[in-house]
Amino acid sequence: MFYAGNREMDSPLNSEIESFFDSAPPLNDRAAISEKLKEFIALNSSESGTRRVACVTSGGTTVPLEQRCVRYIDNFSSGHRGAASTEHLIKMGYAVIFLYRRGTCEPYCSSLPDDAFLECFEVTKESAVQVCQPYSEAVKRAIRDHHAAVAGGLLLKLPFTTIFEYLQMLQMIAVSSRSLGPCSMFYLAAAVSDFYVPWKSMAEHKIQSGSGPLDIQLLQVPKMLSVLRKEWAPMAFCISFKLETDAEILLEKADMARKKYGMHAVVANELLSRKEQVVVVTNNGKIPVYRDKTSSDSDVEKPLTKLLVDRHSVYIKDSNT
Ligand code: 9Z3
Repeated sequence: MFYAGNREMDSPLNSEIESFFDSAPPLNDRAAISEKLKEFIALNSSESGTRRVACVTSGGTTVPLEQRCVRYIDNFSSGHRGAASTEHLIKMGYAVIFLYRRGTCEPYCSSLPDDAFLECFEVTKESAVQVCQPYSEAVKRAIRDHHAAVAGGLLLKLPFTTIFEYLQMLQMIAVSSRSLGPCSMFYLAAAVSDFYVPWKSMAEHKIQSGSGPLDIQLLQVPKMLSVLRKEWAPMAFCISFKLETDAEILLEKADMARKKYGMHAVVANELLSRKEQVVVVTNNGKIPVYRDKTSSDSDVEKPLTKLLVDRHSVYIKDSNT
């Protein structure tokens, strides 16, 4: 189902978006997600003052090539940026809706090994399960911090896999958080597919090999950033990310995206240096942000989220005057 804030404003852009949503397979657990969102937003809004709520998107979206999907196109993202940023935002007083690709990094897990379950636990002679000593502190900290955030109503995790799921869920989050007005932030770090196969023209069964090259036409995914800004959540503070592999075109492309989609800030990053530095592009300048190299466990997400939270504070103040 497509939600437009004002049907009279329907434009060719909206009809493309409408046809994307109409052709998408409906979310399996739409009702349950909607209920969780309603509860989370209500918990973080009160008459005495609304808490700031950020929607952090993280990980890459897939584009299935078959309805009963065996093959898909993927977008690169480990999910590190989204997970680390979520932890920093929660520390700075935000509640976070973490919309993330299943299987990518999750908040509070960065100090655990990749195969944490098998690496961190062992079976004793008495057949009990215990944490292996070297991981004891890291496991305790991860469980404690994660449980505190979830039980305290500060973290809601919603997983996606495909571009269809991602965009439907982003729309649901945006529309549900409209009541938060300027206290709502969108921090769009997920790597989103630019091209897709519409569900109705997709092969149902596994595409057979043996008959020569595969010829598939991919349509352009309509850009949802303007509609997010203008219709789904018009009062929210919106930050998108621009990823390039060619540093020469990065800043120009980021500034173009900022203007075109009306973003309050675009974070420009280059694939190889993304963990060391980013540039925040706003309407009054380009601000480089660096990881603190003097500390081995520092990340660029800490100064980045701090800067964006400060900008969000100014935005909320200006919106209230
Ligand atoms: C980013 O640029 C993120 O910073 C990264 C983070 C994906 C590079 P990791 O997850 O990496 O820590 O490994 N995300 C946005 C990428 C994107 O798809 N941007 C679109 C574009 O560039 C705009 S919405 O056109």
